[in-house]
Amino acid sequence: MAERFYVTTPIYYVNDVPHIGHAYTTIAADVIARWHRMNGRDVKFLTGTDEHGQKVARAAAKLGRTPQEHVDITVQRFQELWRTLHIQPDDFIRTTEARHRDIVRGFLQKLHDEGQLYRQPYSGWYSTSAERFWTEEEVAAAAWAALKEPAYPATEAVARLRAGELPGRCPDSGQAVEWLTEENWFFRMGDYRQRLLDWIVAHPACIQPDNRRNEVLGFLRKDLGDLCISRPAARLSWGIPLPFDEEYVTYVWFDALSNYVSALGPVGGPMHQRFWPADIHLVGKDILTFHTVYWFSMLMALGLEPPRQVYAHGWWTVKKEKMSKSVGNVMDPNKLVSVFGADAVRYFLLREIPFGYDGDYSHASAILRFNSDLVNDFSNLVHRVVKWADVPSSESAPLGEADAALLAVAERATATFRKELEALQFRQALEGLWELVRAGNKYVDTEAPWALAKAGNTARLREVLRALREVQRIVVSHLHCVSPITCSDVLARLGLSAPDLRVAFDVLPAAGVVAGAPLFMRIDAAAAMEVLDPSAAEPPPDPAPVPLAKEKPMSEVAELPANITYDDFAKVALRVGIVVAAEKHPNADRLLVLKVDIGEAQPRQIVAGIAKVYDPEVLVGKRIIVVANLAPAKLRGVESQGMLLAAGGSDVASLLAPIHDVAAGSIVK
Ligand code: ME8
Repeated sequence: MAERFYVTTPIYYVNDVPHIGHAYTTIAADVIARWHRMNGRDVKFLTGTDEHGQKVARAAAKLGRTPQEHVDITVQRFQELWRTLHIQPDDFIRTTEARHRDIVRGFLQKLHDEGQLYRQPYSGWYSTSAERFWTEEEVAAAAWAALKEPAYPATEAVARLRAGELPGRCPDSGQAVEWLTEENWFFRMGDYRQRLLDWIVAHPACIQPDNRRNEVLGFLRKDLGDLCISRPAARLSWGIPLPFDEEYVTYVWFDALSNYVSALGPVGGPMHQRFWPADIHLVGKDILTFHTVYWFSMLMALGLEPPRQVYAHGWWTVKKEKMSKSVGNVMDPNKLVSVFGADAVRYFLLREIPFGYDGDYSHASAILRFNSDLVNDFSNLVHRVVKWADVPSSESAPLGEADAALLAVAERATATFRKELEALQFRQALEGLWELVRAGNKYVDTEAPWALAKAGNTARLREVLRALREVQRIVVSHLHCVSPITCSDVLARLGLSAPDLRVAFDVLPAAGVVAGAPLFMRIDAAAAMEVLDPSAAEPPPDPAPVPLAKEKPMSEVAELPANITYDDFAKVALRVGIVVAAEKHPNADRLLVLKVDIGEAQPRQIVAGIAKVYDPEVLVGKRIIVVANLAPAKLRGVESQGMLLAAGGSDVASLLAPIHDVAAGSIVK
């Protein structure tokens, strides 16, 4: 039996309208599932919806539906979006299904029989809008925030809340909360504190990234209380009744977390044996504690092993704000698909920010990346090769120096892709693969098939075509898990029905290639903005085409001395800068004049030879790296007080930037 791989996403609240945040987790899970399937593993990819709770019941009542009718309708928003985005789960679980309910009730009964549950009165601040209790500190902080007073004296606020002088508020909705006392059922989670700590320390991969594991360990070093797992059915009717006390239903988290196991059928059954423990639970950082502290201790209590890994990724914001209906900034993936296509949306979301970090979505960056990576680099490479469809390639692999160098890039790029993808570092994986895309384009430039054809050098033309077609095959075979439809199209043009991951230049037959239309067409920023954000006053500038990366001539590297000391290096003061203004140089086409904030009283003026690569408008707001202690110099009459770091040597290909948003002036070393 092939090695098995079980990956899950959170089950999303069925009442919500899915946005790019939900799409992000689910696309990531789909990509990793496709990759493992392609590599011959026995994969199970699970997603689904969380369908109980008073909010659902209330929304249904408002629309004159039963809760079940309501969720049967709203669940389709998720199912349809996943189809639109070419997401192919092996199973979609809904918490209102009998297969889930039966297993949850079995778990509850088992814990009850073993004395791991107890009933006792509980008092606390309850918010009807959020359907939950909040701590005194949380309610006091929210109440104080509503007063709009600058300072927050925590102790005083809590004292005034207790004395009834400060009306408590819900941190989520801002609405009034009430002091409620009711009996509830509790799970003895506190008993598992030490076992949880020991498990996490002994299995460092079980919570990733590392900083998230440290967060959880920090949380566990404090006292761990028991977990309230019920709500009175009189107040929360839409839930799974406790099998041993029908006056109560299970509270959302006990219900929801169990889905990862219930979707495998009975514990001990064939699916359970095959797939549990899960390899990866992919979640957003918002629900990390639930997926580690709550879930791991529930599993331990049930005698089941915790998942091998919970990976908490970062948070997408829009204009630096949390997406919310009231702010009106919820980014609908369907709209993005209507402009960019599903394959490009999948690519963009994974390529744009490092997995694990937060990121801000902007249409301008999506358009820029589409035009540079997908049109200029990828589609261009494919197009430059398929237009020779009529010419058969050589029978065997070419062996010249340029061909061997290209094959070496293919080996490096695909090894990086594999390693980074399997570590969920999607951005780095794609960056690695793009090294091959760019090298392929460069090979077209230097080997110049059109010149070979003109000179009648058919033998070499055929060799060049073999290398290029194989590069195309290698790129689309790897990229297939990210952008499946486009890559299947290219594979079909090469005469293949499925990805072939072999890195060699003698896999394809010599003939049988079919031409076709370009894969991606350049998007006009103004036209795209009319669809994406019709209310925006000013469309963003149409980004400049990013030229193909040119590699530095070897002579530029060879001239540098080897083995410099750290002291030599330390003389250079490198700082993170944020471009606050940029314009063309008055007397030189090649130069731009930038104002860059490097954390000093005034922005620095820096003149840089990057006008051929960047339109000035595109740079404003971008973070770059500045040499801050270079002696000032005049460039064509304009003073430059520093220098920018760029890749590409004398032919600038790209400015260098930190991979996440650090403050202006941060030291680089
Ligand atoms: O929490 N950026 O469901 P949910 C990135 N039902 N990811 C985001 C995001 C954003 N702005 N917004 C949402 C629930 N997500 C529970 C889960 S699981 C047993 C129960 C993604 O609909 C991210 O994966 O609020 C986050 O953890 C999840 O959606 C929350 O989805």
